[in-house]
Amino acid sequence: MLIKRIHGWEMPESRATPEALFLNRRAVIAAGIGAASIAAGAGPASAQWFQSSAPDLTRRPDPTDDLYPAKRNESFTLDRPLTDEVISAGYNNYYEFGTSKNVWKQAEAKKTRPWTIKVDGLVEKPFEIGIDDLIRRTQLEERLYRFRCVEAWAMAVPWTGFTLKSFLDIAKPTSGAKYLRFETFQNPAVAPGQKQSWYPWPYVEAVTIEEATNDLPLMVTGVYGKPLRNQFGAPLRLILPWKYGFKSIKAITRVSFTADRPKSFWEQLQASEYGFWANVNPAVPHPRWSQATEQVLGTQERVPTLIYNGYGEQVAHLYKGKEAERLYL
Ligand SMILES: Nc1nc2c(c(=O)[nH]1)N[C@H]1C(S)=C(S)[C@@H](COP(=O)(O)O)O[C@H]1N2
Ligand SMILES: [Mo]
Repeated sequence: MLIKRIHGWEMPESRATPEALFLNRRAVIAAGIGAASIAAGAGPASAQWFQSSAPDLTRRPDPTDDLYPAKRNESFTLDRPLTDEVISAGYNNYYEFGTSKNVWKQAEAKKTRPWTIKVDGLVEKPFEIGIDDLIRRTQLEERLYRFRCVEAWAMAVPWTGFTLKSFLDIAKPTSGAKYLRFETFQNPAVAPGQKQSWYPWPYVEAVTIEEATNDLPLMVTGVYGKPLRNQFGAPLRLILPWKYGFKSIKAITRVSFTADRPKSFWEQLQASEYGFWANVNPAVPHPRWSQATEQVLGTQERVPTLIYNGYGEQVAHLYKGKEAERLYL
């Protein structure tokens, strides 16, 4: 997901490709990004990358420490080993803190307390709730999920959180609510990426109410048996394991219930490449690269990608009758 007009001859299809954008030259010049740095930032985790940016995994006290580790829900199993924390905590997409994968250090600047989530739109009664009140009103569980970025890399992560389904009981949407619109914090003083005005900040994502009612979407508050680290989107992010990673919005400050389909951050930037549904499908390539296989982070392995990232049994029915829509990207 880089911001340059990348021509086919500058970036071979064979390399893991960033969620690159076709923006105008003015933005590229403003960003001071040259072709060389784009190419350097585009590859999957390499041994050399890892040496130079291994994240600091020291922990600071968190007001929810007593809730971890949460009980694992054993119904979610993996077909591959968990990704090492040192790998996944050092290879992130978090554009608020920069366009490289190495943003863990910058993300530490973000304070995650106090943190309030605003719930508004088509609900019985709009309200605001502090993150700790919210977490303590819900049931935390751990789930092992595969996670697949549209850039064709993948990891396997032990997330902790509460189901989005259970959040609906707290939010109390009215019958007119058809979509949930999620919004990330906005504060360019700590998130320098938000000074880049050609992006449509704040980061926004959305799902349908039917998707939200499914059992899979997790409102994530922790990872690897501990409260969430900043680079993963603390203190609250969404995880939608059957969709490309960009749908899994980080650092949520607002959830709005709407009648009309909201436009996501990436859709606003490049709708032809990043659509609303963004369900994983190996048979539907991104306009500029294949989605048939994925690079397993932390290994040299490239494995076949599965339809709905392997979660078809749980979610395929959500898309029956919608075949005319662009369900995959
Ligand atoms: N607010 C916000 N949420 C975001 C992003 C972002 O840049 N900002 N990146 C998305 C993308 S492209 C991916 S692949 C995942 C990465 O999650 P991870 O860093 O925890 O692996 O977060 C998604 N959520
Ligand atoms: Mo992504």
